[in-house]
Amino acid sequence: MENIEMPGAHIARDLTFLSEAEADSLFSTLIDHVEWEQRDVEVYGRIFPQPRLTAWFGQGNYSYSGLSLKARPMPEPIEALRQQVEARTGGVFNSVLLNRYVAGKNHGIGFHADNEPELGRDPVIAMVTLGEGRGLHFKPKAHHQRIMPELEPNTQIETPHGSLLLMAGALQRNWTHGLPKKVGRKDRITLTFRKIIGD
Ligand SMILES: O=C(O)CCC(=O)C(=O)O
Repeated sequence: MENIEMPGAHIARDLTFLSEAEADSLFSTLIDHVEWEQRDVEVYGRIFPQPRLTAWFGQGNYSYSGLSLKARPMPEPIEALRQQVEARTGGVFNSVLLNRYVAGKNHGIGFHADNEPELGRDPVIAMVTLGEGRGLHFKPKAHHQRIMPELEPNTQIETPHGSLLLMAGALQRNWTHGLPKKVGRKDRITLTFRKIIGD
């Protein structure tokens, strides 16, 4: 894993985590076999469809943005990937949130921190990208920017097909991240492995 300099966070990346052939094959399997859903979320009292599709697998229940996701076992190819991710990162992951940004749709994810109580303090999240590579954007939270005024207000980290990005340390306390909405040319799938505590 290559460390990426990010003050007040720990970020590392492996650009060639999966071979081209492995990444292509997993991409098609997930497109064809996962039950993708477009869920509604409540933002400031109004209901919106999320601008992406999602799926959730894992041992624990998970809640975010007013959604409650029930535990479901990981299908075999995702379980195999989970083990590969654990071996590469030394982390422990029992759940995964899949995001799919569909080609031709204005899909993305707003700036947020993955700081739900189920993830504990300073969660370790490992994200595998398949399909369209996009820059994941990071913005320092106001308190962090105040302490370190020299920080870039918006940093991008490229996440190409087959790459693995590890997000850890105090990242979720000091930074937000998001994927600005864009009409993609190809589908993009990200598998974000997490560890749900308790339950
Ligand atoms: O899909 C991406 O590139 C970002 C995903 C993300 O931010 C998340 O699942 O928290």
